[in-house]
Amino acid sequence: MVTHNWIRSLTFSRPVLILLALLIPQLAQAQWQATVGAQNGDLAKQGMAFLPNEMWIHAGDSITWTFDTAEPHTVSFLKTGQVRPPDQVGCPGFSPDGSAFDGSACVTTPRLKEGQTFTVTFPTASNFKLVCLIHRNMTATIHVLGLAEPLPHDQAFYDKQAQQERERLLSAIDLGPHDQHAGENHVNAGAGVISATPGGSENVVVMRFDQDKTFIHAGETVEWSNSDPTASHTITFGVEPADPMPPSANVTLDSDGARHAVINTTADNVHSGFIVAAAQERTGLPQLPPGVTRFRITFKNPGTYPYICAIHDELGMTGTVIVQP
Ligand SMILES: [Cu+2]
Repeated sequence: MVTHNWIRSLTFSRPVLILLALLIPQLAQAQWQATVGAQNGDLAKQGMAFLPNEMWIHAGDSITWTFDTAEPHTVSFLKTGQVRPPDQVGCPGFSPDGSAFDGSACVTTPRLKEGQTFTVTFPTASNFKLVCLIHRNMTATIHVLGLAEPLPHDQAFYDKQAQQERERLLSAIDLGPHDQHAGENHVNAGAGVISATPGGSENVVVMRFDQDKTFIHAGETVEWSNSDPTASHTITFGVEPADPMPPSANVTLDSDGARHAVINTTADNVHSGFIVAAAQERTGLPQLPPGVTRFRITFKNPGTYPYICAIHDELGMTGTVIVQP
């Protein structure tokens, strides 16, 4: 934004400004900054958001997104009407840093993490939706205006906006309890909140089991439940499976739809599969059954049983069940 401010500081009339911009294109091509994702110090809370999630820029300008979290995200501009691809597939494929997007061809990064950056240039005036292909409630809008139109905000405004939105998002939820059904031997396995601005939606996810250690007696059952509207978690004892989505073969269904397993010894391998709410309803799509949001394990014998969320253990989402005689 240095260039725009510099131009404004000179007292040219508007036609002269436009002429300048046309004659010296580089002068008008501002380089904007934005951030992807937010997290707190111990990584427990992950904000899935573009910060800010609405920007007004000029045709020819570019935006550099800096990824800020241990949780990966993508910066993705799909064509209107394009079927949303899996993040591993991309457009298909992934775009080089500095790609231009005008709506005619998809631009996307692969999964990127903190410290990485990606720049997109916007050559033509239009309004574009920005999404993360991993997190479905993470969207933003980029308004690309013609050079003759003034821009409503400068970089300092967006920096402040991003900081305020980051703080609001990370304070929007606390670690459990969020499940009124929960009995005594219960662990909250994740919670989250979706919110929105006129620019798009965002959400914050608590990547924690709400107790590090759960104490029970042999023969008792522990229930885990996920209160998050979108994020998947797993409860995984023993060997982590290559594909975390399906449950291990020793998992059965209770009559209320919850998954259930029995663990006899600390050598047993039990994996819940994705414990997650059903996808959001959308008119025109087939009705889905309820999600599987509860997982139960009956522990037959005393011992110390460590477990992880196979998706988020690197963020610290781990726990232990201690079974006493
Ligand atoms: Cu998890």
